[in-house]
Amino acid sequence: MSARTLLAYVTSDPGRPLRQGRYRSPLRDERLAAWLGAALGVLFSVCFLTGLFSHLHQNPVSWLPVPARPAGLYRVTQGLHVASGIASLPVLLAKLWVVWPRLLSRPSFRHVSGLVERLGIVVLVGGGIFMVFSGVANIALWYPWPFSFRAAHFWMAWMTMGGILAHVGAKLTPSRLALRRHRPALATADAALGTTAECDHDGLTRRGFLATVGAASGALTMVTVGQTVPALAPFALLAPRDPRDRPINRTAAMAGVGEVDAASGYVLSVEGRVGRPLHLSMADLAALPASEARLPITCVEGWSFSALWRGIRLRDLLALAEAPDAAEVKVESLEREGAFRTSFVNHLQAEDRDTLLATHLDGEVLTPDHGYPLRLIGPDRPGVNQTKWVTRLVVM
Ligand SMILES: Nc1nc2c(c(=O)[nH]1)N[C@H]1C(S)=C(S)[C@@H](COP(=O)(O)O)O[C@H]1N2
Ligand SMILES: [Mo]
Repeated sequence: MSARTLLAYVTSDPGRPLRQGRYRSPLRDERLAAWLGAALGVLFSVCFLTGLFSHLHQNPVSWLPVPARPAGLYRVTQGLHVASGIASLPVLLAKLWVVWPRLLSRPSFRHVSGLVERLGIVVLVGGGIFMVFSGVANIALWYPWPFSFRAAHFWMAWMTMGGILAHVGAKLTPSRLALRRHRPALATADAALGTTAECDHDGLTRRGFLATVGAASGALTMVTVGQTVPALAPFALLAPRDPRDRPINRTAAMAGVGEVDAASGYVLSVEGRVGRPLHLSMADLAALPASEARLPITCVEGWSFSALWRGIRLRDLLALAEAPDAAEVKVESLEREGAFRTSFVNHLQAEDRDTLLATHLDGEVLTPDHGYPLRLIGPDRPGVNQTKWVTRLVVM
C-alpha cells in the first residue's frame, strides 16, 4: 500500500478512526490554534536565539569574538534555551492535537500557494517535533540516532524557523481575525475543521484548555529548571543531574586520563607564537601566584553550578611566555580523543582577569574527575569549553 493510499484510507474511509470529524471537539478551532501558535512562536524564538548564541560559543568566528562579560551570561542564555525547549513540549502537543484533523485532511493542490503552505507545515511540524525530541534526548545523554546531534539540531533549527516564518506569514491575518472575534463564526474555519464550535458545551472551555496546557508547561519547567536556578534545586525532580552534587559528564577514567602526579612526568607547556616557550612541572606551577574567581560552570545540557575557583591566571602565563598582544589560545587536554579534548580562548577571554587554569574548587584541590591537576575555567563560557586535564597551551 503506498503512502498516498494509506493517507487516503485513514482520512476518508468512514469506518476508519482517523476520519475527519470523527473526534468532534469544539476546542479544535482557529482561535485556540492561534493562541497556542503565538505561545509556541515566543518559546521557539527564545530557544532559537539562545541556541545561536551557544553555537557561536562552540563554533567561534574571528569577526565576532564572544566577550568574557557578563560572566554569567551563558548561564542565563543556556538556562533559557533548555527551559523554553522543555516548556514548549506540552504546547506543541496541544497545538498538534488542535490542528491534526486539518493536517490529515486531503490536501487541495489547486493553488500553488496551498501546496507551498502544506510543504511548509511538513517542515514546521517535523522540525518542531525533532527539535524538542532531540534536545530532550541530549539532556538525557541518549543518542538513538546515527548522526551528529549538534549538526542536526543546528541545521534543523534553521529549517524549523524558516517553516515558522512562512507559517506566520500565511496565518497572521486569519489568526488576528480569529483572536479579535469573541465567538467564532460556526460556518467558517470551524466548519472546515469538521468541528462544531458552540461555546456552551459541557467539556473544557477554551480558557480551561489553555490554562491546562499552561499549567503542564509550568509544571515541567518547575521540575527541571532547578538544575540551573539554585533556589529551585529541591524541586528539580525530573532533571537528570543535580547541580548540588557538582555533576561530571566525563570522568578521568572515561577520558583515559590515568593517575597524574609529580612522578608521572606531568608538565604544562606554553608554545606557539611565544617569545619564550614554557615547560612547567607541578612544582613550577605551585610556585606561581594564584588568584581566585567565583564562576559558574554551565553545561550545554542546562545544568550549572557556581563555585569558587583558585588557579593561575591565563594572562599571567601568556605574559610569562612573552605572547603577543591580543593572543588567542588553543587549550589541549591530556585526554587523547574525545570531542572536548581541546577548546579555544579568544583574545577578550584570554585577557580577562578571571580566566584561570584552576587547581582548586571551593578551597580543595581538584579531584581527578574535575580535571586534576589543571582545568580551564573562564567567565561566560559553555561547559564544553572548560577543558579538564590541561597539558598544553598553543598561542595563535
Ligand atoms: N578534556 C575534557 N574536558 C571537559 C570535558 C571533556 O569531555 N573532556 N567535558 C566538558 C563538559 S561537557 C562540561 S559540562 C564540563 C563539566 O565540568 P565538571 O566535570 O568539572 O563538572 O567539563 C568540560 N571539560
Ligand atoms: Mo557539558
